Amino acid sequence: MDDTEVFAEPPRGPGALRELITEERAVEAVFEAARTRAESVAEGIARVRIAEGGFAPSRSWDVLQPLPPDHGASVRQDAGGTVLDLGGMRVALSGEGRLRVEGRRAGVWLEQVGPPVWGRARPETLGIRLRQGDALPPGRDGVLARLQLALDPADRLWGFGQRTGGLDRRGRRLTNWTSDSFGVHHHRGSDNLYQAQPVFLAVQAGRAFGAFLHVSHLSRLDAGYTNPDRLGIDALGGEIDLFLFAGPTPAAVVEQLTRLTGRPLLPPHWALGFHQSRWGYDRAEQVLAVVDGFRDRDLPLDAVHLDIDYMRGFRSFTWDPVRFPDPRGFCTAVHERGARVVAIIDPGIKDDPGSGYRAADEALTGAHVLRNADGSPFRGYVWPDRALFPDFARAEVRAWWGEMHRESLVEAGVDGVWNDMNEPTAFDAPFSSGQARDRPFPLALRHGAEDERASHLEVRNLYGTLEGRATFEALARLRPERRPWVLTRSAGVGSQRTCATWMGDNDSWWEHLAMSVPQLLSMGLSGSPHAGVDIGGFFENAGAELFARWMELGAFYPFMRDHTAQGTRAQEPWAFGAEVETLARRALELRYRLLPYLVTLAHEAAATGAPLMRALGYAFPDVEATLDEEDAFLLGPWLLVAPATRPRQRWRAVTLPPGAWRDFWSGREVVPERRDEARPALLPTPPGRPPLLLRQGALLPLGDVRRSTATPVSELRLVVTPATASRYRLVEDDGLSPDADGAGTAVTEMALDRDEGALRLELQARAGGFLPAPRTFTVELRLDRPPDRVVLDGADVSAAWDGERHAASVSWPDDGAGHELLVSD
Ligand code: MIG
Repeated sequence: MDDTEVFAEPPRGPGALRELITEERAVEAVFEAARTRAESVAEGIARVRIAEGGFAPSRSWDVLQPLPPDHGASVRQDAGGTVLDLGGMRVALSGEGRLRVEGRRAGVWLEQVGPPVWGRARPETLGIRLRQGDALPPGRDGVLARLQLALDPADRLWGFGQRTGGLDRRGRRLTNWTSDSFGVHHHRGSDNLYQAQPVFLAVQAGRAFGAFLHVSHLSRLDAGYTNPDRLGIDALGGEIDLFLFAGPTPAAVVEQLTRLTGRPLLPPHWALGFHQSRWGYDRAEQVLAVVDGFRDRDLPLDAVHLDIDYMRGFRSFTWDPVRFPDPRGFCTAVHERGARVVAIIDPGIKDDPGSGYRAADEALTGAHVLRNADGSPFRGYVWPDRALFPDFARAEVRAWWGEMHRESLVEAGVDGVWNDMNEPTAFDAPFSSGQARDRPFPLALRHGAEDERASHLEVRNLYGTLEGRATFEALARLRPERRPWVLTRSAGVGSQRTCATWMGDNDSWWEHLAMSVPQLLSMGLSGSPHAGVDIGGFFENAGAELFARWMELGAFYPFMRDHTAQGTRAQEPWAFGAEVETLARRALELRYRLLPYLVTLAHEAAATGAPLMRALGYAFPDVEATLDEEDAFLLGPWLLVAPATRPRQRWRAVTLPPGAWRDFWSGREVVPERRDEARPALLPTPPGRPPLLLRQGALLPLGDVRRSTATPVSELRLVVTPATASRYRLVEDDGLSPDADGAGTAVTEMALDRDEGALRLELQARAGGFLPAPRTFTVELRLDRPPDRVVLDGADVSAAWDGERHAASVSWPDDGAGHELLVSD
């Protein structure tokens, strides 16, 4: 889009360069009317700010501070200008003060094209829906900063947070502006949905770097849309503020990004189990009957969700006295059935003061709400009709909001909180009038306190993040012995510290099942791995086959929930007849067997940011052929999942990364020739047996099938595939206690190697404070033929051979001690 369209006035440039200032770990170009500053922030992380005039004092809503400085970073002059050298990345300002970012070996990553420009923006050109007649506020908030950078044509552009479409976003223009798209069917190119994470990775075989546009105002990234080889950055608020991540691999970028913006939360184990939900479960007995439906059929279930139907007239923090007369009794009944309760909360507070609705009274008397320019409380229409909106940008409002959870939810026994409509969403007329059309929030609202005045445009994209933080902190405070769990629809960068998330309002379409893979991969690459989409689809009616396939794929989602809209057909696992119930059972059983692995992966995510679902190119970043595989993925290091995404699909193709891959079900190696390179494989996709491959050297911990995570694992089974060398670290905990210092965690280090032709598995003694319940430990070796000899701790043992699965198993009572297993295969 050219300048004449987006600017309401002729844009201004920076003027002539006046001087180049160098500091110990920073360089700054001072122009007549602007500044460009590059500094080293921490190891592998640089920050570049470009602003008209001086830099505004910037508050950061989404960055953790301070980080340990990078003592290796230095500044020097070379032929190309003044160079800030971070080792793996060089950020240079040329003699004209232009930005250039380079890799360790000369390759140019990003290079400024032309000067940055500034001017008042025309909001209708920025890709957002506006209220009729709404205008940008005066001052900096209405100023758009624009910068163009040259991109390497070989780069794939990954990340960009919650998006529809494929993994590589090159060729798209991506708006960062949280908005409800209710009733708008998502398609591959749908722009600005519920979340705004302006982060991306530029990836080609052998190298990756990343960037985070640290602008919580409305921004747009033109990722080769206007010009295939340019990245355009548009940022309201007048400043381009970029964090750059040196990589050199996608995993390193995600580590750097989450070191800066926060590591993902550690969910309680029940949150990794299966969640059943629907909009329309509107009586306590009905919800209990659904839970009983799982128990009667012996189907695993860990959580049931209460949608807005449980409230009294859609008032957050209330229960309908007729349909849910005894909240505490209801929660107890769910708990007795071995499941948990998650309750929805909408931020729109019914504007109903003086009627005994405490949230409304306190919101107004405490001045906790967003205000119009004239100082009056802002009111918009949502589910409870006319509503007020908390100003989550203020710490005292967050504390008040948190306190609202005490009696109504925490003391009633609710286990987790689901935040919806927090883009935030407000309509222009009451729903009950039938005239309501989605209307975005006004652009200029006031936030309360004088001493902490944030512009609404600055924090709007973080409304859900800030609400999530309020909820998480409240749950941590009100129930300190438990790990909080919050699910949010809207989010910005930083939300991963406190919330899991899902992409709401998808359709019961095969396309949406297929699209969920690149979508969740993108979330993980953007630092927010605990994500899912509604299994079965939200709008419209899932067919039996679609539902079964979606359960099959959902078994690998970090967050697995069956959810659907009011008025759609029944969508519980048994609602489609016996055949689908059997398939759903298989999916659920596989999910529950995977839980020890998922728990370990969640710990890894909390430590390094590593996503649970990983693009093949994330795991094999040097192998060109894996980089464009976007509908298959790895779950952690050991499992490759290639879902069926079409009706009546019998086969599917996948690019196998180098190495030996074994079919999880049969134990047979697939495409054994050409193990040293990536190669295509055609895999059968029979219902109930999704293509699932074990990587060579897998040390995959599985549990047994349980009705819920409330029951301890009784057999820990380590599935092993041969390799010359492999290592793994199993992490376990009690699943409920906060893991503040890792005291309640147990770690088992394991190593696999070859010793004079025999496979040698070494299990170290379990270390750490967590003591699992008594259980069996089984090693299951997936081999071509029965092993000649198996020696456990120096003594010959006989391994049970299952020819159908090519599995040799050895078991012993788990004593937590170190063990050595030698296998002549
Ligand atoms: O305007 O609470 O995405 O999961 O069931 C719709 C009702 C509001 C949107 C959420 C969806 C939820 C629904 N909500």
